[in-house]
Amino acid sequence: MTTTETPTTTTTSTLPPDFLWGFATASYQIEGAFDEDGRLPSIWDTFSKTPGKVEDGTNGDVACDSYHRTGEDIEILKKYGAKIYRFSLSWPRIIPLGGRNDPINEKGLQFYSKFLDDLHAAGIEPFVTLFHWDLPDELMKRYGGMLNKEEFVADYANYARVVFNALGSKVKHWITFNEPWCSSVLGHNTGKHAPGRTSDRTKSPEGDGTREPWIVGHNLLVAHGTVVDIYRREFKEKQGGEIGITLNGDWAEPWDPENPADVEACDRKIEFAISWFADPIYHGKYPDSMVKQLGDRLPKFTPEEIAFVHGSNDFYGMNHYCENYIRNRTGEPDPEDIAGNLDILMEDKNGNPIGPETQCEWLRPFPLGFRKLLKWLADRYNNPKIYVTENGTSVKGESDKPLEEVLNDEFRVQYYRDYIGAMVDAVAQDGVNVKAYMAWSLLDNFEWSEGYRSRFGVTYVDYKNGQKRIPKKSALVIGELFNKYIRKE
Ligand code: PNW
Repeated sequence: MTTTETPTTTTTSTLPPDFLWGFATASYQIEGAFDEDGRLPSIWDTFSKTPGKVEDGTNGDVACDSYHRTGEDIEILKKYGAKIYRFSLSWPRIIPLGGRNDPINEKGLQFYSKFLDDLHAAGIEPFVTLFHWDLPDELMKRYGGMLNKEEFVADYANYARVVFNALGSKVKHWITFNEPWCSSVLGHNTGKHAPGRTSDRTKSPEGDGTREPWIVGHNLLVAHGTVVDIYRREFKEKQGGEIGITLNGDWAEPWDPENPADVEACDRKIEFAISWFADPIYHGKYPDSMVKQLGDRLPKFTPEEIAFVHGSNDFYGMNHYCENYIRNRTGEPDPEDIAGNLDILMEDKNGNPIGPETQCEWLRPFPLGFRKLLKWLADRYNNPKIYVTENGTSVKGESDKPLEEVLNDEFRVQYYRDYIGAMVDAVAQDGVNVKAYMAWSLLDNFEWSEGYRSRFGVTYVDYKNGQKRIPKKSALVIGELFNKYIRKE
C-alpha cells in the first residue's frame, strides 16, 4: 500500500445524521477513591507507588475525584453537547481480589449502576470499557496476571459475566480491552507501564521482553474472544448491545520515500502495532511479517482459540494520536525488538519534523495520517464499522502556563480542527465507515507514567483546589465542529 498520495481536505465533506460524538476517560485516571467502599489495589496502584516509575512521583489515589463527582462530570458533558461518553470500569472495585472464586463487591456495582442511570437521564449514551489496564493486583501476585492464560482468561470471563448480569441492560456498546499493545509492550517489554516487567534488570527484577509481550498479547486476544462469545451467547439477544476491542495505532511515513525498504517497513510497522491484534480478529491469523520475525516466540492459536477470536468484533475501536517516520533496519532483528526491525523517528531523511512538539515525547500531530490510517484499516479489514474511541493531544508546557492561556488552548483547538477534518474526509471522500468519535479526554487526568504534567483534557482540572473543572476552549470547539459536519437529515 502506498503512502505517497496526498488527499486534500475539502470543505464540502459532511457526516451522516446518525454520527455520534463525545468524550472518553478511564477509571484509574480519573476516579480516585482508591481505598473506598471496598476497592483494593490494582497493578497501577502498586506500580505508581514504586519510586521512579511515574515521572512526577504521583499516583491515582485522588486523581480527578470523579468517584465523588459524577454529577459534575455529567454536567460538563451536557454543557459540551456530548451525545456519548466512554469510560471504563474498575475491576478491583467490582471484584476487589479479582478472581472467579473471590467475593463480588455490591458497592462497586451500585456505583456504576447509578452512574449509568444518571448518564441515561442526561440523554448521554454510554460506551463502557471492561478493562483499561487496572488489573486487580492480587491476580498479578497470585499467578502473574495477564501472563497466565488459563487463570487470566477464566477470571476475566467471570468478571465480564458479573458485569453483563448487573449492568448489561444499561449498556449497548462494550469494549473488552483498551489497547492490548500497551499492556503487552509497555507492561512486559519496556516496563514503562504496570506491571513494569522488562529484561532490563536496572528496572525490574523479573521479566523477559523477548517473550512476554507476545504471550500477553495472545492471552488478551483469547480473553477478548472468550468474552465476546459469552456476550453473544448469553446476553446479546436480551440486552441488544454490541461488543468490540479498542486498538491503538499510529500512521507511518517512510523516512526516505525513495527507498522501497523504508516504504515497505511502514506497512510492517503498522502490522506489528495493529494487525498483531486485528488480523487474528478479522482474518483468523497473525500477520506473516510477525510470524517470520518472531518464529516460535509468537504463540500459536489452538483451533478452539481461533474459533473464538476470528470474527469477534462487532465494531473496530480505534485510538489514534500521531504518526512517525519509519526507517528500515538491515540485519538480524534484536530479540527485544517489538516494532518490526525498523527505527521509529520524529524526523525524515532531510531533518523535517513530522509535526510540532507536544508535552509527550511520543506524540507529534500529523492530521493527514489519520485519514490515511482510516483508509488503510478500511482496505485491510473489509471496511468495518469504526468507532474512534480516543483522539487528542497534550500541549507542550501546559502545566506551567497561566490559567488564562491554558483555557485558551489554541494548539489543541487546531489539533481537533485538523484531525476531525481529516476523519470527515475519510468518511465523505474515501468511504470509510466511521460511526462515532470520542475525544481524549473529557478531563485532565493521571497520564500514567507521565503523571499529572501531561494534560489531555478539554476540561482543566485544578488539582490543588478541590479538583474543580473549568472548560477549555477546545471543549466547545469540538461541539461546533460536529454541529457543522453532521447533516441534519
Ligand atoms: C492511550 N505511547 O495511551 C490510553 O488509552 C489513555 O489511557 C491515555 O491517557 C492516552 O492514550 C494518552 O496517552 C497511550 O507511549 C499511552 O505510545 C502511551 C502511548 C500510546 C497510548
